[in-house]
Amino acid sequence: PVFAPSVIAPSASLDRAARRVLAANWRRGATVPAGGLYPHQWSWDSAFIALGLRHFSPVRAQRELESLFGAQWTDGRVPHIVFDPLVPADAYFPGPSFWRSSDLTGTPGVPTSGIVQPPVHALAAWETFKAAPAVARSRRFLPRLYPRLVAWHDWLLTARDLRGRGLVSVVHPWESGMDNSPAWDEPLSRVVPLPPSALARRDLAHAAATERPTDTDYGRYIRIARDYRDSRYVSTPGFAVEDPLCNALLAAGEHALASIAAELGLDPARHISRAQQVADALMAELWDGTAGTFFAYDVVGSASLRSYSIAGLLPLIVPDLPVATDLVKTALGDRFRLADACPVPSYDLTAADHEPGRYWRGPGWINTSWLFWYGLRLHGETGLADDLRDRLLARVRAAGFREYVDPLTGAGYGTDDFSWTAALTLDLIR
Ligand code: 2M8
Repeated sequence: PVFAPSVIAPSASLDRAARRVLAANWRRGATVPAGGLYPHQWSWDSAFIALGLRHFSPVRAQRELESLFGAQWTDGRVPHIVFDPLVPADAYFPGPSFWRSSDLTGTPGVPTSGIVQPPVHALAAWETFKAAPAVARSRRFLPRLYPRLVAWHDWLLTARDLRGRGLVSVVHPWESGMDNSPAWDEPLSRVVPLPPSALARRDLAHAAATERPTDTDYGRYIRIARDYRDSRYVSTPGFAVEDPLCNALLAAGEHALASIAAELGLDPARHISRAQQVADALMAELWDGTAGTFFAYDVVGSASLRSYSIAGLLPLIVPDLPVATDLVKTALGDRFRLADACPVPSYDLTAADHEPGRYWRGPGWINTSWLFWYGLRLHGETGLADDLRDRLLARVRAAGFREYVDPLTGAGYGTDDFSWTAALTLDLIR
């Protein structure tokens, strides 16, 4: 296999190099995903970043989550981007003047977007607490964060349960975190893209066009976001899907909230039963036993989206999931090749439209691989988990802290010095 040139000297400590990335990307209370490509705070990035920071700076890990929830809207939603007012307005597209959060009531003083991202936060908060309970207690980390986490999950399970089946929908591809996943091709095909003249893309200044979504994708992203914004972030735009990853994170997050409630001397029962309800709905609505995976559901088109994405395997993070063995079997098969492909491919290796270097259409990512590793450990697959961890660390050492990696050759793509790659590397080293 052809590896990208190593950017971490063989003798250098991976641990020290990862900390250096996180130090460089820290901005007064939060970590940006990458200084050039993503110069603000992103929601699920901050959760993954806290999971790494907690090992060497528990206070910074706590502040990472606190700053994000400081930008929570009064309806409970946690915005997917919290904009840094000190960063030039045109550094990222679409910026604050597109989202116009400050035109609305119930929004924070700092400008934000109006869409959300997958709910990794409760899990991250509980893990952050466990890394340094004494420090967390002295800062009243959980008493302050817990009501906000509950409001966040409440909002998801009310405002976003569009079918009334107990599952949350995402209403923009950006909300799934896996923006141009092939799973969204079908529902997106109904959205008429805005012309390139309506776009002021900044991402292509920081990453190759072949490694990013296309202009047609962006034309659709901006149209959906604009329509949602024009409804004051209330009505459902033309895109709505139930994503297995978001719902699995919600179930796992409710288990974490149960642990947090118990730590605070509160009754955890409500969270346990909510976790069970979401897990049951996942099984009833999205599981396909013949395919051995979960498929997303297209709420607008009333159809299952039969695309094999890593999101379909990630309900492995749900405690007591009855089909964990089936998911591991699918991961070991030709589509994901868990035993030798690494990081775990974002999309089916056998599909004709698999693209090993294009964003969420094939490359492996450290965050989704970390979640799969977490799920393997949760379900007692320690041999597979340890092997995956070792190979992930070898990939990072060879490619550097890249945003995504060709799962077969190890070539790195996207931005360099990417925060969650560094943070989760630190967690895997432990
Ligand atoms: C990517 O998404 C943003 C939009 O939110 C972008 O392309 O500009 C995704 O990989 C997303 O999952 C991630 O949170 C974000 C920042 O790392 O970048």
